[in-house]
Parts: sequence; C-alpha cells; structure tokens
Amino acid sequence: MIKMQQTMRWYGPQDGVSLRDIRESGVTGIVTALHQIPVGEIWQVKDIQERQQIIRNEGMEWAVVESLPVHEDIKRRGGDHEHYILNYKKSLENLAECGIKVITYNFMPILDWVRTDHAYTNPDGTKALLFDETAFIFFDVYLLKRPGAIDGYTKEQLDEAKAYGDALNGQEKAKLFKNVLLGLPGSDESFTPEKILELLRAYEGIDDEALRENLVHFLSEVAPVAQELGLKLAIHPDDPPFSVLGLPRVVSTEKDIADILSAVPVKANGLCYCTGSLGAQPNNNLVRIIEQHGDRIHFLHLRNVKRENGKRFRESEHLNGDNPMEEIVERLLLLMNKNKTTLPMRPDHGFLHSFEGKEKYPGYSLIGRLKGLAEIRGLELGISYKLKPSKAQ
Ligand code: CS2
Ligand code: MN
Repeated sequence: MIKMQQTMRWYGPQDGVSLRDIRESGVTGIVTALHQIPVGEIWQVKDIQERQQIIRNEGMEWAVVESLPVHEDIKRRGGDHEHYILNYKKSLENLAECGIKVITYNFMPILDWVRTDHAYTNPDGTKALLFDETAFIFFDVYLLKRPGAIDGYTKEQLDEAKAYGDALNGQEKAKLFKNVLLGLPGSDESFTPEKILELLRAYEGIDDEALRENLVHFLSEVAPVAQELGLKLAIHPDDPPFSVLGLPRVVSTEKDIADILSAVPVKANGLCYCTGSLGAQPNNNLVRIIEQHGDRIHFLHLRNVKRENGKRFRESEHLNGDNPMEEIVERLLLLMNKNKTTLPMRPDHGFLHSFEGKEKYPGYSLIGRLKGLAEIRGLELGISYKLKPSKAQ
C-alpha cells in the first residue's frame, strides 16, 4: 500500500533544529527554501545544488520547496511584475534541472500568516499558536491605527476590542504588535506602524476580484512552464482564511480553490492541502476538497485547529480538533493508491513542550512536530492496515 512521504520543514543552516535532529524523527524528505535569496531574485542552480548536497549528506532528500515566494509586484500586478515573473520561471527551470519537483508558494498580500498569541498555554502546559479576533481588532484599530479600519468592524466588536486593550499593559501591547507582524517576510526587522501602513497603501484599490485576476495571470504564465518542466506548483491557502487589515484574500474557501484550479487547468497548477489553514474556516469541507480536487493536491500539511467563538481559533493536537483527521488520512491513502503515487506530507506546526523550552520559529519546535508526525504516522499505519485488500474481513 502506498503511503505518504514523511517530511519536515527545515529553515536552512540558521534553523535551531539540525538536519541530524530531523533525520532521527524518521522522515526521508526535507522541505526548505533558499531563505537567504531576496524575494524575486533567481534561485541559481549552484545554490540549489549546494542546499541539496547538505541534505543528502544527512541521508535525506530535498522533497519540496516551501516557499518559492511571489514578489509583491506580481501580486499587485504593478512595478516590475513582468521581470519578476520571468525570474520566477527561471527559478522553476533551475529547480527542475536539479530534480526538485514540488514547489509551494502563497498569494497572500504582505502577511504570510497571522496569529495574535504565539504562546497560548494549554491546560497541560504545552504552548500553541492562537488567533483571537478581538485582539486583532485592537491591534488594527488602536495600535496600528489603520485609516478606515473602524469601518470594517461593528460597534460591538470595537467596544470589545477597546476593553480588551485597556486591560493590557504597555509590554503586553508591544508583544501583541510583534506577534501579529511575525508573519511578515523578513520579520526579524522591527516594523513600525508607518512602515506597515505604507505597505498596505500599495494594495489600495486592489479588491478580491483584482487580486484573483492577478493570481490567474501569474498562473497562466508560470503553470504551463511548470507543466512542461514536469513540476508541480502547490498554492498554500490563506492563513487565516479570511481578510485581515482590509487586504484582499483569494485562497480561503472551497470556491476559491475551485476557481483557481479551473482558471488554469493544467495539473501543475495545484494545491498545498493545509488542513490547519483551511480548517479555520468553518464552511470549508476538507473531505470534499480531496474528493473534488484530489488530483491537483501536490503537498500535504497536516495539523488541526480548534475553532472557538467567531474568528477565534487555536492550533490543537494533530488528532484532536475540528478537522476529521481519520477521514482525511483515509481519503488521502485511497487517493494516493488510486493514482499510484505518493504525496509528501509534513506535520506542519506543533506545540511547544516544556522540555524544549523555546522555539526559533513559532510552531516549529522539534518535539511538537515529532509528536504530530508520530501520531499521523500511527493513524496512517492503522488505516492502511484496515484498507489492505488482502486482509480477511
Ligand atoms: C506555513 C506557511 O508555517 C506556516 O504557517 O504553512 O508559512 C507557508 O509556508 C507559506 O504560506 C507557504 O507559502
Ligand atoms: Mn500550512
């Protein structure tokens, strides 16, 4: 029976977790990117090969690129977007030359992912990432002071956010500010409200429809190239899967996914099936996404979320949350075996356990991910045993 290829993310030589540590978890594949190359510049063959060799030396393979980032000019379809699309194609060509086949990217304006709390403490002491709408509104309206922000919220939401913020001390407010902006690429820099507002201004006049057109334009350029090269592009869903800071969002819902995949109907135009991101949107039916778009799923991020009131959600244990992981893994196994091909999977995020104490990248502690991986691995083994055709019923 064909199973998922087990992988873990590695942020490169600056990652606090070593390749050796990852190898000991039993994975065969590494998910990484050349983070040192500025967004929009070409990934050269020698740089790709160098990274590949470091990974091979530890007995694994570079299975998936995450991410080959898309320049903001492409998302806005302004500035030097044509130049950046050419560069993107060239990077794809170079990756193909090195034998790397699966390329993940996202199309979220400015912010890659957003949480308001990176250390929400679970009853057992582990720490998890959390998004709280009230905290976010307080950030948006009272810390960032985004012009026009209040128009996007109800009076009740604003009052609640104000009360929430009034209870925070200066240090807690500074922490919230930092937490929200951690998903900005290059977020080691400290971003001022002015800088963020300037970035946001670049998206004035770009609504969902315009952003979708820009995405389709980008895909109509790069997906045929990827197809020709034998590559698979996997778009990562929006995280969270709803608009933040008034920015447009086009990869949040089942309909978004259907629209994107049908707009450029080549297999290379595919999806990174991230259960954590998609699962934060209650209307998304994760099983149906596999049923309808299984052949276009090229990469799996398996994790779970627990939705609370409104748009509040926290990352939960991999097998304990709102996502039906048993059914998801069963469907994925059936899909892979029908198509006679494996899919790379990573446990995505995990909890921070007390023994590890700290993590360099929120959600990427080794123990938390290892626990998630081990649970998913066990689930998969059990389901594959159940599905085995030769087993007497
Ligand atoms: C990831 C994203 O850690 C995470 O939340 O799933 O950062 C993901 O790598 C990007 O959105 C993909 O481009
Ligand atoms: Mn993900």
